[in-house]
Amino acid sequence: MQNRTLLASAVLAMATLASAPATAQDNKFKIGLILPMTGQQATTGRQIEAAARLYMAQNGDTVAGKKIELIVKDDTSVPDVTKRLAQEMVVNDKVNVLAGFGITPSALATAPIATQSKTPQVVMAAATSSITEASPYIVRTSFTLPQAAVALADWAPKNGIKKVVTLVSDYGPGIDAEKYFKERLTFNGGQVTEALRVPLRNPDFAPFLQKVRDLKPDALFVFVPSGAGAAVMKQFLERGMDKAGIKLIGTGDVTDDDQLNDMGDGALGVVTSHHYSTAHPSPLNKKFVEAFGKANKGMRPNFMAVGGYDGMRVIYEALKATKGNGGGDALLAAMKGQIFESPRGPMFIDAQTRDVVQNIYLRKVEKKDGQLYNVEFDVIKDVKDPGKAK
Ligand code: VNL
Repeated sequence: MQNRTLLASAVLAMATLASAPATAQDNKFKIGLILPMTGQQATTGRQIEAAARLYMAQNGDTVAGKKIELIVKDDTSVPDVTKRLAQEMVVNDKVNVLAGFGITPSALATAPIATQSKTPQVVMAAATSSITEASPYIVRTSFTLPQAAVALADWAPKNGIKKVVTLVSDYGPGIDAEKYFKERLTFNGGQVTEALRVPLRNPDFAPFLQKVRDLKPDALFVFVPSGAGAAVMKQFLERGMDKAGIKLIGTGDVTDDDQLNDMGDGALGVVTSHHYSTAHPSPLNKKFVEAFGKANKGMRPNFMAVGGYDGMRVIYEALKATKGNGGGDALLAAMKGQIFESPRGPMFIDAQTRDVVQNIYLRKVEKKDGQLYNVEFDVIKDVKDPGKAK
C-alpha cells in the first residue's frame, strides 16, 4: 500500500517535471510591444497600447492553442533604449514577435535585431518610406508619408493652391513628406517657394511661422508627428495667418483625432490627406470607435490606434495560419499578403514590399454634434507607397 502510493507520487512527479517547463513555454506566444509611453510621443504609445488591448479583449487571448502574452515596454522614443529593450525581449523574454515603434529612429534601431534573430517586427506607427527596407523581417501596418503627401499635392493645385511653403519636422518622415509633396506639386504646375524644417525635439514653431507670414504663400503644408499638431495650429491661428489668406494643409498627422477636439473652431476647414479618420463612415469603424471609447474613458482612436489594432490582427492571423507551430520565418510568410477590412477601410500587406497598401482620403475639418472631425470627401484607392517605385 505504502509502496504503491510512493510509486504513484514518483510517477506523478516525473510527469510534472518532464512536462511542466516545456508546456509553460510552448503554450505561450509573446508579443513584445515597444512604445513611447512617456515623453514627447506619449500619446502615440497610449493610443497603440489601448488599441492592442482592445483587439485582445475582442478576439480572446488564446489563439491556435497558444496563450498570448503582451509585454509592453516604454522606450521614451529614444532609439538606443528601443534597441536595448528589443534585445532584452528577444534574448530574455524570447518574444515571438516585436511590435510597436512610435518613431522612425526607433524602428530603424531595432531592424538589425529583427534580422539577426529572425523575429518579425511589426511597425505600427513609424512612417518613413525606407523602414521596410531596413530588414526583411519588417511588416508595416501604419502608412508612409509619400502615400499621404502625394494625394494632397494632386488635390491642391485643382483647388486654387499653387504657391506653397512646406514646414516639416527635420527627420525621416518630414523629409519624405517634403520631397514627395514638392515633386508632385511641381509636376502638377504648382511651386514650393520655401522648404522649412523644424527640429523634432522641443520645436519652437514661432520663428518659422513668422517667416511663412512674410512669404505669403497660398498655403502652408505641414508635417509634424502625432501629438505636435495642436501647437502648430495654435500658433498658426495666434499669428492670424488664416486671416492673412494663408491656408493650412498637411498630412493628417497635423489634425490628429487625438487632439483635434481641443484645437477649437479655428481648425474648421483645414484640408488634410491620410489613411484614417475617426469619422470614417463604415459600420466596422463605428463599432471600433465606440468600443475604443468605452474601454478608454471616451478617448477617440486616432491613426496610431488603428495601426496598432491592425498590427495585432496581422499577428493573430499569422499565428492561426501557422497553427501555433511556426517560427519567425513561418510567421513572417503568413503576414505577407494578408488582405482584410480595417476600421480605416480595405488594406493589404504587399507580399513583395511587406508594406501597407490602402486608401488615402482627402478630409476637411467639420463640426458634427459639437465635436470636430476630419470628414472624408474624396478617396484615392489602393495606394502603394510611392517611395518604393524608385
Ligand atoms: C512618425 C511618422 C511618427 C508620423 C509620427 O508620430 C507620425 C515617424 C509619432 O515615422 O517617426 O505621426
